[in-house]
Amino acid sequence: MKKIDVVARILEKKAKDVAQKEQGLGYAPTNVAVCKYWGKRNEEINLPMTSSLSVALPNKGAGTHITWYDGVQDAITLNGETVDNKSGFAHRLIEFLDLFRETRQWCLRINITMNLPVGAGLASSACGFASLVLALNDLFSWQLSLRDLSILARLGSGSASRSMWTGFVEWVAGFQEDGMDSYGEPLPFTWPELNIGILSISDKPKPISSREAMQRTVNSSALYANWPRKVTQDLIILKQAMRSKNFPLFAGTAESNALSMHATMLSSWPPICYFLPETIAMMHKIWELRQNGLNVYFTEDAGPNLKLIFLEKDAKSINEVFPHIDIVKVFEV
Ligand code: 2P0
Repeated sequence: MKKIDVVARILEKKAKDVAQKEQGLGYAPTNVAVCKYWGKRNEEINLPMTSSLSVALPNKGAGTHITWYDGVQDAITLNGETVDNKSGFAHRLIEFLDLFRETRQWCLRINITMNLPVGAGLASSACGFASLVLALNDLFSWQLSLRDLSILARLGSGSASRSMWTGFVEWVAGFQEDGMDSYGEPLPFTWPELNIGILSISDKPKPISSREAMQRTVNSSALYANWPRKVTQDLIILKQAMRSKNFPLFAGTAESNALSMHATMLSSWPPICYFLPETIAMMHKIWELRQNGLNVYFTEDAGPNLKLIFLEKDAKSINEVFPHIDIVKVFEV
């Protein structure tokens, strides 16, 4: 199954006899996984080995504005700056758009606004691809469901399948080879007191892309065989903790899940290490704070930055300890 075949299947469902518009708009929040996606069972169409679960950061994301462009290539800007079409970022976007071009050629002017550092493990590709798919749906008046749009976004970047919604979202792994059962699903839980604090340690591009790192982990880590079992257990516990609003159980499981993912990748060869010395120093600081009674936990993705998990009542104390932290209220409208 090729990406283009998945696109053809989804576009069969688009609304009929609707006119293309002059422009398309889309906004998608970034998401932070509390149960991580790490490893693919199909690299071509981004099918994951396991399900995963995230919370969206509603005010951190990507807005995409697209219009028809009378040129020979797409023209891309990111936060107002022209992006070189030879860059890896542009290459991924253009390759993705090629999936929708069919035989008739057209080009787009794509203006993306993102309030996140690109490539620093803050899921910029997730919100980027999700917002682009929403903008395409608007431009072409496809009127597809968010589930179908989630499948299309997944083809750009796996974690983008979870960026179609705010709140808690599970990306169900699915079983089918064509991936039509692998999409994001919003979960019916809210937790208004939940806060995520972004503790930026470095915004330099990561040493190895998550795509390559996942592949290396699956192929060489002796610990990878345990990962699906860990995810299955953690998903059950996380949902139970969300239902009963058991914060230490919820955030502790998220922290343990992230550390297990990093331990698994550390045991790859050549080793994959996204920690910087300061990342480790901050982890020790968080464990010390917890020992002293502050209910704070962390998660870490494919980069050195930490995302702290805590409740609103502790936001002031956290802010005092980490004055540069960027706090997001997950369920704030
Ligand atoms: C996640 N990450 O669940 C995990 C945890 C990073 C660490 O999803 O190859 O950019 O485009 O499917 O989605 C980052 O990987 O990878 C990611 P591709 P993606 O959030």
